[in-house]
Amino acid sequence: MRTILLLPFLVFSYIANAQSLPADKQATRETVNLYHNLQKLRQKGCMFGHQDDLAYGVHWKYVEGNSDLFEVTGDYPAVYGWELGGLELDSSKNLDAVPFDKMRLFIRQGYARGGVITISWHFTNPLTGKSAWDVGPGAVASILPGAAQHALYKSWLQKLAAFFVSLRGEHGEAIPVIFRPFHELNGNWFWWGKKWCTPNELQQLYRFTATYLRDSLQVHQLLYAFNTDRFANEAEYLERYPGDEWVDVIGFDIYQRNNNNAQFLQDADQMLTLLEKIANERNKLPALTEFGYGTLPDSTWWTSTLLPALHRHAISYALAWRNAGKSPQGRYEYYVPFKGEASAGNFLQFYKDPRTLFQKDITHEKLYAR
Ligand code: BMA
Repeated sequence: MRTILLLPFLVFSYIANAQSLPADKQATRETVNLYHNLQKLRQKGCMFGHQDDLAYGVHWKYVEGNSDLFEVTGDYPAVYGWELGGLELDSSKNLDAVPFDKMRLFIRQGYARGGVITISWHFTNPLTGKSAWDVGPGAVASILPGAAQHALYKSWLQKLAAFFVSLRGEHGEAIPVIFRPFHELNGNWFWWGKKWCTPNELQQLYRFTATYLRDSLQVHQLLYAFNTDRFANEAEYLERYPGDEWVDVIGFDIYQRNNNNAQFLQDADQMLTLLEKIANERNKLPALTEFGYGTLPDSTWWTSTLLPALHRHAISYALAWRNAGKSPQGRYEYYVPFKGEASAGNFLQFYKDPRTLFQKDITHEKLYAR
């Protein structure tokens, strides 16, 4: 009798649980916990992320414990972005000169503090051997199963897998990573971009990549992010989407490129509305996978423009791009304030807003625990 009464409940909870597993049904415990906790956390606020935060800032490189954000707020970001471009060539440094050995340690530090790790991959064009920006037709098709460069692509994924698997926490557990391959795929500036392959080819590539990492290489610490650049509507966003069973996080990248804050706010708001709708319908985590207003020409941008956009939505995280500093050509590139930078005071207000989440906010959330 009791069994009979319990049965529908058990079946129901089994289904509910199965539905809420990430794309990798064999994901490690920490990865599944992260996935569930992030679903809840987005109702509380939006985690602030920063690319390469611990490696360098506008005026420093590789100073232990340093971070431009830390110098401004006394706190680290909640999300740490890293980049693997170059790993496929056995380079000891990525395309932005970050040594992979150091990156591994930074990833461990961020994770040990309870932070979230996300990784992008600006990888080599497999047809030409040149950079990710070396565009042209045929590169995606060339690495699909059965095609000429497929074996090469598999060898690259093996190197990625070895790096992922080498990321271990204090107890030897695999560090969960939000992996964001083929980013900005509706743009034409990367070889996997819209103009250079069909939707079907991109989808095949995405599915093969996840399947190979997961089933052949036994990497079970990844949440998969699907990510476009700016987009006009739902149909454009989903044109190259590989399918719900392959994706955990959905996002887009957006940069402000002129001084029209109102326009940026309107654009961001519109896209975030669409993203949230798509995410809610499909039970995915919505994220602003990259954003920035290069060199921050408006000292009040954080509270006048970005914060209002974030306040209107329940977005998991927003990742600011890297504080590269001064290039050899003398051009500056940075997206978060550093000590003494004009928007630092305003950023502090943004930091104090209850709906922006930084390291201290999420350490006690214990995102990797049940
Ligand atoms: C771009 C710039 C480049 C960098 C690339 C990959 O947006 O920051 O300098 O090489 O990202 O990180």
